Order: sequence, then structure tokens, then C-alpha cells
Amino acid sequence: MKLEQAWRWYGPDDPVSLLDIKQAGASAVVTALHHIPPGQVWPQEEIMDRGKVVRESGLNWSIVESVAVHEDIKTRTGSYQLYLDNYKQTLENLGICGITTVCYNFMPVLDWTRTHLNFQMKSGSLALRFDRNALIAFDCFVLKRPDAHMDFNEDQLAQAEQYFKQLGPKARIDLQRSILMGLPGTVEDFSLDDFSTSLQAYRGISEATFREHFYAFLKEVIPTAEKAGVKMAVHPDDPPMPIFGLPRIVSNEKDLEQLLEVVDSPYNGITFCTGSLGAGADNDVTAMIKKFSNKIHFVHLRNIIKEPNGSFYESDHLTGDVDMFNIIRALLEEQQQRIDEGRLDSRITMRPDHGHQMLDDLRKQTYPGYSAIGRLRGLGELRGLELGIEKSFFS
Ligand code: CS2
Ligand code: MN
Repeated sequence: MKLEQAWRWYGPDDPVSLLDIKQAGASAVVTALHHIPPGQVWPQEEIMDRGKVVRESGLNWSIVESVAVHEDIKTRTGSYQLYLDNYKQTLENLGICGITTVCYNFMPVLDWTRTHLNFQMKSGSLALRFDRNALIAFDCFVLKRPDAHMDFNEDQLAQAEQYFKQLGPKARIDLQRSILMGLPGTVEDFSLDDFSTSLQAYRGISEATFREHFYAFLKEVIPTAEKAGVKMAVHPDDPPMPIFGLPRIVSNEKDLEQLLEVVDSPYNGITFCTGSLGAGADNDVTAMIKKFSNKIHFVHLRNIIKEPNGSFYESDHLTGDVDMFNIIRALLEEQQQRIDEGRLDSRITMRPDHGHQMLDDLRKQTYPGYSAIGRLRGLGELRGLELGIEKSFFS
């Protein structure tokens, strides 16, 4: 059996339509009610309506990406109890509407962070890049976060300063925009002031405390998820290392092991994102996928090329530091195991996570990472690799 091939769809405002997605060969979408702000309940009726639109185009929708966790829940301040109750209500509503998996993350303030949204490949296509020097430069010289320099050694600071000095005014603006850009379909772009204010909410929240907050969230939410029949699948930190002095707790093997142990339930699982985890210097992604295979509820397939100082860029799906051959092989093995166990939910869903902006899409306004053609190329390559592995080892 093939993995289910899914595609992220941002809803009716997404420039990539459901028909485009069908043409790309996907059989499912993952989507969310992006217009509902974090912390609010997703009404059953709206979930049903979205499901109807998707189904009418002949695609499946069983995974939500994402139900955002309100910042008050992460900091356990303000109205966090209300937002937790709302989160649980949303899970119940999703379960009633036939959703079986919810992807979410527990990253403070920002979701994924990149310094360059238009990093040019030799071919002229554009990729997302995380440049450590650029991030440090922004942190210390643009944002001027108090005590930022304490997080870095002299060498790092000197390199960041040198990097910053050679940036022209436009490049400085681009850098700020790239880092603070709101995520597609979710929140507004941050202003520098808003961003500083959001960071301040984490002053005094150590990594250990933040971990406690996450585990408290799991203890509250997983029992509801169990009753609702909705599997929770946490997405790892992207990049999987501390940024802006914020705590990071879903970045490596130890983190995953611990979060799975805290609430040991089939409903407490992982979105295995090969690109996010792959950017961690010490993460052996192939070993991790094997280790956590039975808790993987959803898979993001993406590749990266790392540089020694922690920088990386998103490469083509099959070429890079992630061993895609062995990743897909491990996924097919896990799926086979689930089939052998007679599980009704044996099929594993994957999607191409990001793609380069290329060909016609270079002339279009697209969501960074989510243009059609780059993802189409990624999905096509992944699908071919999967077929080869399946024929060679599974039939
Ligand atoms: C996604 C994440 O675009 C991406 O990199 O993988 O934004 C992901 O959707 C969220 O972190 C999940 O909550
Ligand atoms: Mn991902």
C-alpha cells in the first residue's frame, strides 16, 4: 500500500486551487480554518462546510494542520484556562466532523523562522534559507534585544557584525520582513515593537518551566483527544535550536522521547518533519524515524543542506542531508507493521513540506514555501522514490 499523498491547502483564499492539487496527484489535503484566531472555538458547522468543499473536489480531509495553541497557554498567563477549554472543544468538534489527526506546534511566538525567503539556487529557482549570521545580526543590531549578545560567543558576534555591515538598506528591510512575516493565512506581520513585546512575555520562562507548560497542555488535552478520537501530532521546532532567547523543547530525540512518555497514549504523537528535525546538528533523522515510528501520525517530507555554523537552506526533496530513501523505506515498514497488526488507521499520510518557487510561479505572488510547481516537483519525486522502494522491498 502506498502512503497517502497529501497537500497543504490554505482554504478558499489559497492561490493553489483544489483542482490544481488534484492535478498534482495528491489524494488528500491538510487544511485549517485559518480565519479563526488562535484560542477561539472552531464551530462544527464551519468544519463541516470546509469538509464538504474538499470532498466535492474528490479529495480527503482527515488531518488538520494546524490548530494553533494560543500564546497564553504557552506562557500560562492571562486567559489560558479559557483557551484550553476552547482548544478541547475544538478537538471535540473536529472529532464529530470526522477529523482523525491534528497537527500543532508548541513554539514560542513564531512558527517556522527563516532569514531569506528568496534564496537563489543555481538554476534560478528560489528557496527558503536560515542564515545564522543574519539571525544574530537581526537580533543584536536591528531588534536590539536586551542581553542578546550574552547568547553568542565573540566569534559569532564578530561574524554577525561583519555580515550586517555589508547589507544595504533594502537587504536590511528584507531581512526584517523575512523573519517577522506572518504565516500564510494566520496572523498579521509582526512590527518590531510587537515582536519585542511578545518576546518579553517569555522573560523568566526557563526551558524547564516551558517544558512544564507543554506537559501540562498535554495532560489537559490528550484525554479529550482520546475521547474525541483525534490523534494529536506535535510538529517539531523549526529551526530546532533556540532563537531570540526563547525556550525550545521539541527539537531533538530526547525532547520527543520525553514528551511521548509524559502522556503515554496512542493519541499523543508526532508530526515527523524531516526538514525541521534534519536541521539540528545532532539529529540523526533516519534513526529517529525508526525509533518513534509507532507514534508518527503525520509526515512532512523536505530536505535541507546544513552549514557548519547552524545555517541551512531548503534543497530539492531528494538531495540534501536527509536520507530520503531510508526515510521512505522506514515509513513503508511502519505502515506494513500497522497493516499486519490489523489496524484500521494503518495508512500513513505524508505531504511535501515546502518546495522551491520556480518556472511560472516566479512570476506569481505565492506563499513562501507553498507555491504549486515546486511542491508538485517534490511530490512527483517522492512518489517515484516510494514506488521504487515499494516494488523492490514490499511486493
Ligand atoms: C509547516 C509548519 O510550513 C511549515 O514549515 O511545516 O508551519 C507547520 O505547519 C506548523 O508548525 C504546525 O503547527
Ligand atoms: Mn514541517
